[in-house]
Amino acid sequence: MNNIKVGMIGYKFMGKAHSHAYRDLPLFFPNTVHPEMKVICGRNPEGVAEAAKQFGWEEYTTDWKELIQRDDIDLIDINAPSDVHKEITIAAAKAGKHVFCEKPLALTLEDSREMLEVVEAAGVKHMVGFNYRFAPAVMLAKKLIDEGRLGDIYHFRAWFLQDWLIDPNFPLAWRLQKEIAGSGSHGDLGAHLIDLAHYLIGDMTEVIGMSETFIKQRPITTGTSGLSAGGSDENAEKGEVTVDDATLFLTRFANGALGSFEATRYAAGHRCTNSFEINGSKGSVIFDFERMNELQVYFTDDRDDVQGFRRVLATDPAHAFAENWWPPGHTIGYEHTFIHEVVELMEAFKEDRQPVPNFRDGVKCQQVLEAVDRSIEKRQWIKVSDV
Ligand code: SOE
Repeated sequence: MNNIKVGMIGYKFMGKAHSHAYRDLPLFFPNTVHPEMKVICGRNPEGVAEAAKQFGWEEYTTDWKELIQRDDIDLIDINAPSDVHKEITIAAAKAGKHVFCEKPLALTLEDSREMLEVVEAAGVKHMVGFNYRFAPAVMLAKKLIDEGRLGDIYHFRAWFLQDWLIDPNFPLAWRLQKEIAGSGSHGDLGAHLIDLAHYLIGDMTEVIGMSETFIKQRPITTGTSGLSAGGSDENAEKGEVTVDDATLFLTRFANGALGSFEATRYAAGHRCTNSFEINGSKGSVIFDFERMNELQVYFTDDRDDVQGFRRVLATDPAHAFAENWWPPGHTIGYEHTFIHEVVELMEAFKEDRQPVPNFRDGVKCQQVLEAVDRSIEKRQWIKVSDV
């Protein structure tokens, strides 16, 4: 099959992660379809020109509408902030382009459903950027569950802890503005946990949540990037933070398991602690992204004298994607989750099927996000199927 010609919108944090994935993929995965880095798009002409040169794109543009109409583009990759996902997706799908969109898919459940409808009606491929599914240690957890090696699942507990908002003078970046980001830690970090829960455990039936915005006013900034929004200036004029700083919720899964979730940007000392623990009738697993090559595994039927958690390093050829990388024990990192994600997308082109996770998974995640929001508003349990 021919290469897939990519047009990418957005060139900051995720734009760089995706560019790197497109660039490295052919070197390590020679036997799949390969992406061609045709055009990168951004609002700031100097910024996008620089990114094109640095990341290795053939061309750049500041006009996404013109980009999606080009005949020499197969796939539109959306890395821009969440408030533009819907408009670009719909226009791109209607122009016959396949769409790869960062998470969260949309600002609202309703918007995400509309996006799904349009991509399905257009018959294009669609993928959503839940990259943490692609850590080989997470895929090992999935395999152990699917093979029944953890038995019946009782508990899924997950926490995504960051601390980049601890400084009260950290500016009012776009990630702190509801009209651009949709929500705060809930849609940014909680969305990853919800997707992991769907992937590993299955559907949720009901939820109840709580959330807080600890620092309600922050200095207004002209910077655009969410995580480095232009430095902190305590004398700058302040504006209102309109998203949650932390959101916690409880859930019941359709298979009977109980779940708990915590997403916060105020956990001092935690930079990117994306973790889960799963307890089943025959064993447990623990994952922590900051040690992403490892899965802690416990089996109840181990001999009495060696009972305990073992540390499995998911770098041997027995593990997902591992054969394409380095010899056993030579670990991989954050950027590799994006490369694996793009491998799945390229394999979907090769096999002419939808990639996973796709917009259906994006909508499912959005449904839980919204059910939690409703439960917080009403201060009661909400059935996920009711939203
Ligand atoms: C920032 O909070 C962020 O970069 C998220 O936007 C990502 O999705 C997550 O992977 C890490 O944290």
